[in-house]
Amino acid sequence: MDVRTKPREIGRKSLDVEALKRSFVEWLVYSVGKDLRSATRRDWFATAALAVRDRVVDRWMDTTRAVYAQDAKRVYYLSMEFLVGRLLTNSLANLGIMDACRVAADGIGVRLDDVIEVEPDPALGNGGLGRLAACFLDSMATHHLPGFGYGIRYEYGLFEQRFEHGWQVEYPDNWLRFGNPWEFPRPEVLYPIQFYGRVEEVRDGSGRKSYRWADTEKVFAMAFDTPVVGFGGQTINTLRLWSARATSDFNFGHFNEGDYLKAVEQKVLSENLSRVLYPNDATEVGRELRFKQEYFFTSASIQDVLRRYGQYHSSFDQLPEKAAIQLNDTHPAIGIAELMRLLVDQHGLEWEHAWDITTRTFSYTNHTLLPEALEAWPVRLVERVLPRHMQIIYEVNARFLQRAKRSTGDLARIQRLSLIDEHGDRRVRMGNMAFLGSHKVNGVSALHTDLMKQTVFADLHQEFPDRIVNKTNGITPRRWLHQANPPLARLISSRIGQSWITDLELLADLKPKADDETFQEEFRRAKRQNKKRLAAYIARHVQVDVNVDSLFDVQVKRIHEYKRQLLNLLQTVALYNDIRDNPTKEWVPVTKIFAGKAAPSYQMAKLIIKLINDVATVINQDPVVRGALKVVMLPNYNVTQAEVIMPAADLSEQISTAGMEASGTGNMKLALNGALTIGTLDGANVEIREHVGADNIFIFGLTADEVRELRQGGAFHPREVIATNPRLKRALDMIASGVFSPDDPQRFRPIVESLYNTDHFLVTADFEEYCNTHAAAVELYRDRTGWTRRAILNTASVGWFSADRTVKEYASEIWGVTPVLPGSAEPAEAAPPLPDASREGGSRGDAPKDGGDLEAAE
Ligand code: 26W
Repeated sequence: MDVRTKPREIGRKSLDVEALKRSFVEWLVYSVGKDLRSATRRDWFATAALAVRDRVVDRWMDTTRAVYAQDAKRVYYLSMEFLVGRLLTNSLANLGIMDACRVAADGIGVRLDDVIEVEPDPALGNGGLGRLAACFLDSMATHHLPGFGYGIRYEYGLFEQRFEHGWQVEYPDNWLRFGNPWEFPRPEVLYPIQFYGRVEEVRDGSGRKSYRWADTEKVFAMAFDTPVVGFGGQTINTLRLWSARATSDFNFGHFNEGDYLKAVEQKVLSENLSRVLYPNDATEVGRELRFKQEYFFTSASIQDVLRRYGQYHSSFDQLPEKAAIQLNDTHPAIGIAELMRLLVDQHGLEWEHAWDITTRTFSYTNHTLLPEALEAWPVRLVERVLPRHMQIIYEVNARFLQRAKRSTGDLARIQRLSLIDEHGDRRVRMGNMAFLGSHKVNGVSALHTDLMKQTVFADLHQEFPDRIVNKTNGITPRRWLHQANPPLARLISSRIGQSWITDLELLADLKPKADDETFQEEFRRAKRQNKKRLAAYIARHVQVDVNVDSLFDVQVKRIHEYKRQLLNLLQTVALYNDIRDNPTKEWVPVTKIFAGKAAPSYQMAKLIIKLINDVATVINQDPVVRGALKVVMLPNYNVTQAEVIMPAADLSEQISTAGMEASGTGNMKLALNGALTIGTLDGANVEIREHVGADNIFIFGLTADEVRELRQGGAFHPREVIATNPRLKRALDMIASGVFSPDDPQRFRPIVESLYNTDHFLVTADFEEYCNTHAAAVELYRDRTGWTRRAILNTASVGWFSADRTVKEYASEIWGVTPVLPGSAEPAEAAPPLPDASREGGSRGDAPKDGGDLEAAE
């Protein structure tokens, strides 16, 4: 008789209250090593996380086994950033055990809400791009798509922002200090990553030329896996983050002190690769370490993809049928050259064959058109750090340009198509690289996709007219409504049931209730409850007392000139003056709420933060406007803070210069939670208007076409615009003369001067229309019924902006993947190992046999 127990037969951990209680106590005592008396809130967090994690693991293994068993096509989402947010609430909500857990915790004298609050928010991203990656992971798991996230396990996430005398000051985000209960270290999943060295040409017996990358510096990438819990807990996918490890801890050959310390120093240096996230979200940094980070995680991920594929396949022919690799912006675009290198140099494939496999495997998402954000690495840097990749890039380019020259003699066009920018110091255009190496390239909103075709990729689009497609962004309704907004989630479910959580367009069933008085009343009550929560948060963090019945006017996002926090602030100052001029009028009370970080080297953005804080100080202390206007700037905007803000907003500020915000996703979160949008026709605002209807959104300002014409025409003179607008002029004069900075009247000169002289982002051009539109919105707020009706219609109309819809579009139109339901299929047969030419002498010998995928059990 077989006495071994198969994993599948071991009982799953129970989800009931008693079992949870037992689990808590066991974890606390035996793993955390504390008793009930001495346990701190952090101990309880670790305990709860580990107990919940147990409930995830069984299902995680089922998912992994099912995907292996069917040898299903997998999606690999390569992203420098994953802004996942806290995971305890997310796991509890998605597993459906929030209440059971609360009761179990109560039963042993612990308040679950206190425990939830001590979890650090993993800030492994800057903003939109990183949060989108996290929403996609949630949607893929929820809809049973075999999706893997690959990224970097930064030891330090995005800096913590504090205000000191109103200035942004950055502090390190040491998020791993107390350990991370969610991750599974996989010390056996280790890949060598090479840098520098030189390329040797070698010829085999038959005279065939090949290339050897020699004398390299090596570092290892070690995997850490975090389970991604889909809603309902059926499918659990994997987020695999790479951490740098020195290849040998100590060189035992050297025992004298100098060499010993040198060896340790070397170890620290090589492990710097995964030390810290670069805090720039729209300016290319051009630093060698950043480039090495990009290659580091991309190479490890691709090696891992090939290792997994190789277990079941004996040639690479089917790779594009088994793996889709999505490049989240150009940060992992070097992966195209890396896959070519592995296929050609290590596995001996012919160039054309390898290129065909590569382009059918990769696809690329563009997230920004800002010229300063487009990656272009100096050829000299690429040549030095990755010499073989530089050769491959040249070869790709030569073949492509040869083809292009057949259809055009236009030299300027050839130059624009080239992977190499020859102006000034020569650079590799990573956008062009990503485009050429992919079968599909997508924009993140309809407008952005059109602009891609007209601007950065105009020439490439002509060459490959079917390659660019649109995939408008979306957000996960689990985190951004079900989890963050319990009052509204409950109200919705009481009327239309719970299916909206995984099928958000069902919210449309609420539309008939927009005029229903009882529903309106309950909708308002939910909003008020959320506003109270935010008011308490504001009081706790910035000691400002805000009126819960005022209009909560919210602009939360990275601080950037193109996002135009300045436009909002100038209108705030103008409104302040209006109120002071006419203090007895019955003003609709307004609370302006800002939050967002500035890149540490972005001086103008930091000065804007200081200005917001200084304006807030003056306005909030002025007895004349008390009750009518308050200004709040919350420090350290992150996912956790957003979860408090989004549900409490009445008005959503989406006021970027048209043509500059690729999509925006905060706009979707706010509308879903019943805020009305005031915004320009930019990014996804355009589509939000189509969905909610022009009557339920406040649109103003220049269109993208008008912005282009105005800038090109040379007829825009901000000084003249300011001269003709007394409210604007007065606001600027006040800022310029030190009304908000009596201690340093000159402080805000750079801001005022840039508006007078260039105003690149057309703040002055849109000011008047913005003010009028804002006034109309505030006026509408007096009409409680009219406002609530529109708020309900917003929630009911934005179901299309679910990341579930987005991810399903990618799945069918780009990735070619279909859902895999954890069940019992027969395992696919393992293939003989891939022919491994191992031309690089032994580097593949380091690759793990067991990829830590939990599949080995079966
Ligand atoms: C190399 C420096 C750098 C780093 C990050 C340049 C650019 C980036 C990102 C592409 C910036 C980003 O997060 N873009 C945002 O992506 C969101 C998701 O698609 C969009 O909703 C936002 O509009 C876009 O700004």
